[in-house]
Amino acid sequence: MWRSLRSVVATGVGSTRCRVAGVGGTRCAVVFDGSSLSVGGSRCGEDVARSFHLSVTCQASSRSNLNKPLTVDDMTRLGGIASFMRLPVQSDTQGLDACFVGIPLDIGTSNKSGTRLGPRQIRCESVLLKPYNSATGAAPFDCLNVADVGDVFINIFNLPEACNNIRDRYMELLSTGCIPLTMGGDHTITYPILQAIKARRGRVGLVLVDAHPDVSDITLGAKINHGSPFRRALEEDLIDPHATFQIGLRGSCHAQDGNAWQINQGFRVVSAEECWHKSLVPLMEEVRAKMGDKPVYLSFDIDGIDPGFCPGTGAPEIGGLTSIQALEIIRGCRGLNLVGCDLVEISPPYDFEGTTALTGANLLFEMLCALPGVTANK
Ligand SMILES: [Mn+2]
Repeated sequence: MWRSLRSVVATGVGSTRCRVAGVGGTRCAVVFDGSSLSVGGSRCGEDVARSFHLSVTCQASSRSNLNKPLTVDDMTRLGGIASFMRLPVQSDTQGLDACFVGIPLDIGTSNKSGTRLGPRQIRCESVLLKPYNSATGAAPFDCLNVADVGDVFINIFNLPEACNNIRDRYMELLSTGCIPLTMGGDHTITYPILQAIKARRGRVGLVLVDAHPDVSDITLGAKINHGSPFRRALEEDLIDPHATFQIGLRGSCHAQDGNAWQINQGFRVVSAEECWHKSLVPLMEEVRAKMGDKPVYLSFDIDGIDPGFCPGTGAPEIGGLTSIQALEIIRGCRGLNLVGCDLVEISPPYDFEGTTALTGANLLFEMLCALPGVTANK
């Protein structure tokens, strides 16, 4: 799947994944948007392309025969199979650049449950989405081949086994180079996803949006639950602590120095208070500068957003991010070498107006729009 950059010939708009010869075999995404080339998320000039002996030929303005979501002319909005955005459904990732995948798991939850119903509800609300991004001009379905690959089989009576189910399924999904966009599910799921990402793509930088740090050690004797995924991820060297941002943390905590542990590990903690009354565009400039070309995983816990916008979650905290700030964060991930994203902790039983799942569906679309290889005009 990974090709030597020296041998790549770009023959149209799109992206490919390469090893950069002479730079320690570094893996990166190469994106050609029709007029310029970017390597590992950084735009580069012809001189850089030449130094890699990369030949670029623009033949087509866009790829043909890519999957498209159903339009209202194909089928009235509330008709059709409720895949994400009513995209085609397939069982594997053959031929796909990105996929939507659900994990209906909530047995790692410590407070109110219900996130096992998240993937289905997000898909239902996603029928309202249209294929182009009016703010950024992103045209994901003109650039990437995308499908919904359904839900991960999990043993809902055994959390460690469910995590193994998730890790094994992601090893398959990632084997083709596809980028997974995951619908949770509680936050436990990010741990086995990161295990598979490490095996297939290497250690990642992490952008985490969350009300809680999720770095607990052991609770009720259990090392695996939705409060511990990033503790486990750090122990297993799945994430680079010096390229980990936790954004939106707030609320009461278990100790007076509640965030000391992860700060001591090297995490950059951005509390909700630091975000109040501000645009987060400058913060995302800092994130991009820190990440550079390295593979990055984006994990978005819906409880990072204020419960006034997103009440449908199991452990809400007041004083959170706005939905506008959520958009700034995700749009600010454009240019990163994103290798996977998730949107977790939506609990439909507490989502009385459906706005939480609707927000989640929109944020997943924004994640797709931020992926390497997606062209945008703004
Ligand atoms: Mn969380």
